[in-house]
Amino acid sequence: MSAYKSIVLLTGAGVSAESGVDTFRDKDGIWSKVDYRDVATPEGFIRDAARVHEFYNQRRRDMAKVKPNAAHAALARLEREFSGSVTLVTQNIDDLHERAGSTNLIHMHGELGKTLCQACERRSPWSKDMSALSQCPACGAVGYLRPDVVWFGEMPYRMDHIYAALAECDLFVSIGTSGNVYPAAGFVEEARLNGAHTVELNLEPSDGHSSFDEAVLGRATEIVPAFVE
Ligand code: BJW
Repeated sequence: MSAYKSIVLLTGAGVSAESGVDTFRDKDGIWSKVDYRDVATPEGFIRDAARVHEFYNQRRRDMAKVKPNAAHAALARLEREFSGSVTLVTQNIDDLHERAGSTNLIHMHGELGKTLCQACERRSPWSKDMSALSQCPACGAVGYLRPDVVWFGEMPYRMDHIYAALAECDLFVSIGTSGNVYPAAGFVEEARLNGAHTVELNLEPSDGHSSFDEAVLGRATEIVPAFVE
């Protein structure tokens, strides 16, 4: 690691899998049980907000029961001990990275623990169940809250900041993501174009595996701590 000055880490559902959080596209993953068009698109929310609230309410309740694992801990340790800069970009909406101690963290697909008010456009912390009758903590409006998550067709968060970090990094590491969803799936090419060394840590080769200089296959709780050592 001492050969590098600036690291961008990209994480996906695989980093939280061993904490007990479901992935999306694995055999028993979330998209094998629910249709993403019903629960992860703006159109699905307009069609049936109660269905979407229930989906995220259940995941928010589940999140309260799980704990960070050795992979989250290793990434937090890397940020603490590395002498250069470490930017952690996660596609996950759980809070396991921050609970493990990561601080320079971008939740590009939003956070289960926040709500977004469609009346005042402000985000607020949110830990209980949400419904069509929930009140915005910021403006007081009733009936305008949605989970603060990025659905298909919506712009992921803090893209300017992410592309700036990709432009200056000399090491890019992708961890536990299938490389299925853009723009995150394109970050490896962006980092490569800028001359970064690119590494994939995943259970199996991702869709974009041929773009990586190096790959380590295995369970995140084993390969991430070993990589960070
Ligand atoms: C383990 C493990 C263990 C398991 N250890 N590993 C064509 C070209 C470009 C774009 C598009 C296109 N067609 C459509 C699009 C747009 C679309 C898209 O990409 N669709 C694809 C399906 C094709 N993207 C969008 O709409 C995005 N917005 C957008 O593009 O805006 C325009 C724009 C363009 C350019 C720049 C900027 C903006 C928004 C995407 C929003 C994604 N939202 C979701 C749901 C919301 C959040 C939530 O409910 O949680 O986000 S979808 C879902 O997928 C979720 C995840 O964050 C995301 C990624 O999934 P992830 O993390 O990779 O999980 P899995 O399950 O797929 O993979 C897990 C991996 O872990 C596997 O490889 C396992 O092997 C591994 N694993 N156990 C280590 N123990």
